Amino acid sequence: MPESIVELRSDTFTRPTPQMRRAMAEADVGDDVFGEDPTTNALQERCAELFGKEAALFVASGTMGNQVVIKSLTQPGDEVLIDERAHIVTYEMGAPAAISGVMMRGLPSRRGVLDPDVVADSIRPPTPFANHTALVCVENTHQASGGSVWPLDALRAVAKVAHEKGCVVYCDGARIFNASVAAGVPVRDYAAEGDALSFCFSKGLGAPIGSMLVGTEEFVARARSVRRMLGGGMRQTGVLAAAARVAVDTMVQRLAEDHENALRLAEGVAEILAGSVDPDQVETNIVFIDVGDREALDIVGKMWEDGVRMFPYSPHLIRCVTSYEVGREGIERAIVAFRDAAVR
Ligand code: TLP
Repeated sequence: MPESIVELRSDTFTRPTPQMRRAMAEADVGDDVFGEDPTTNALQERCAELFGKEAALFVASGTMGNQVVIKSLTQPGDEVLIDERAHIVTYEMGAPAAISGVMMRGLPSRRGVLDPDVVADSIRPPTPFANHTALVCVENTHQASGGSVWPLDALRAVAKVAHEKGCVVYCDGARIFNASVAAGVPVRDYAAEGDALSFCFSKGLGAPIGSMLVGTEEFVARARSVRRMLGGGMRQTGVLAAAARVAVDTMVQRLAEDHENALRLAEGVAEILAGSVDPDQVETNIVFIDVGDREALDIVGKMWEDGVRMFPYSPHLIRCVTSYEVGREGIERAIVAFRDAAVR
């Protein structure tokens, strides 16, 4: 990415740091389908420990992680409760239906946070005449709500009713470290509430590829088979795990900077277009700008010419995601470009 580009479309655009590239070049590797890649094994052990779980499994992407988990924790015909705007519901190509044969039942939420009473009332026990609810999924941070963080007590309440009613609980924690840094909650505290959790190395943490699943030994053994079934058994994954290791060891605490930059961006945009964004709702690194009757595509197109890239999320909504690729100077440039493009 040329220095002059301000890339705010996603934190997935982050490129590996020089330290990651060095670690990749020097990684000790083996065949991971045989469980013999030492760098991957060490990363899995480190992540299991960090999240307070028995075991971990490296997978190719967040989407693959979600789908491996759903297939590992359900039977065809089962029902899965989930917030209706979750990534799994919107952006995974109908995979739960196609791969696992499950019914996804979307529930309303308050900024991604499910209501435990609604969850309790929605769970159907196994009977011979109605769908059986087997799994409850949560997403932390919640992408579609602008990176909102699940309060720990809300997560506890939902997990408690789900477990009491015989369901397993899974957290799509693609950006769980953003939640952890913003709320000051250790990731193991979030993980403790669920049976399985996944997170991405390839978003704000900057690694080029990869996600991790964490859970019990039994769950990870099943997930390993499902990963292979889906063609996700990879060989010398140590080159990827080496970068992921640098990500998890060195890139977590600095996420706070991305959160400050997101807040500054929100404040700047709110001054230009009143009501388009509420800075009080910016909790982590995602900012949604509601451009009202203006066209998101037009505004984004104009900014593109100034080297500022934002994502036209829907006809009147623009999404920005901050990352280490965009410093404070880039944020100030983005605010100016937004003013030039949006104010007629
Ligand atoms: N999200 C992407 C887009 O697909 C929207 C982004 O730029 O934010 N869970 C959550 C909560 C996610 O936000 C994403 C990616 C995933 C899972 C999937 O991760 P990948 O892209 O690695 O398959």
